[in-house]
Amino acid sequence: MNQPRVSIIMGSQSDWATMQAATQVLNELEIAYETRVVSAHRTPERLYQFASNAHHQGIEVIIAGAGGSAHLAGMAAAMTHLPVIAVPVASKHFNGMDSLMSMVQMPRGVAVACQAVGEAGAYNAGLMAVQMLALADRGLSERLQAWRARQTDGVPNEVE
Ligand code: RP5
Repeated sequence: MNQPRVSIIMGSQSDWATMQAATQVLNELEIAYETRVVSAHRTPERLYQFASNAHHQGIEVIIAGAGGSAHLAGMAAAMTHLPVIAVPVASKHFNGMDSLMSMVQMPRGVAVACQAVGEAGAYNAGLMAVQMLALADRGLSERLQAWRARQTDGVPNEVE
């Protein structure tokens, strides 16, 4: 297994049903990643160990998915200078509005790149991670541009 460049963390195993969409573009463009369950409130020491060491472990981008009071991404971003992409997971009681608000509304000074609620947000988080990595990786940039062109070509002109 290659050294992971992206770490996908989530607050609970139950988030995986949504967060596995984050792996799709990473798989297609052959970017090594790792997946971890890290909860800000249930495993705070694990979060501290992970976020403060991720850079030293060779991780370049963190994707953080959580639901409810979704402080995971903000807490991770507080402990690392690596870019953190947040995915609000749809919650039981407020359909993810709570997750979205707690992720998107970061106070000034610590940035989190918040995506859409749910599976599309998780998918785009993987895509956004690739776009970040491609800034300093010419081969990946070319693969990404080819991927984008294939997506465009795949949109039919007419309704079938
Ligand atoms: C959050 O609470 C998790 O990110 C998950 O979205 C939500 C529910 O967790 P479980 O009760 O399913 O473990 O911490």
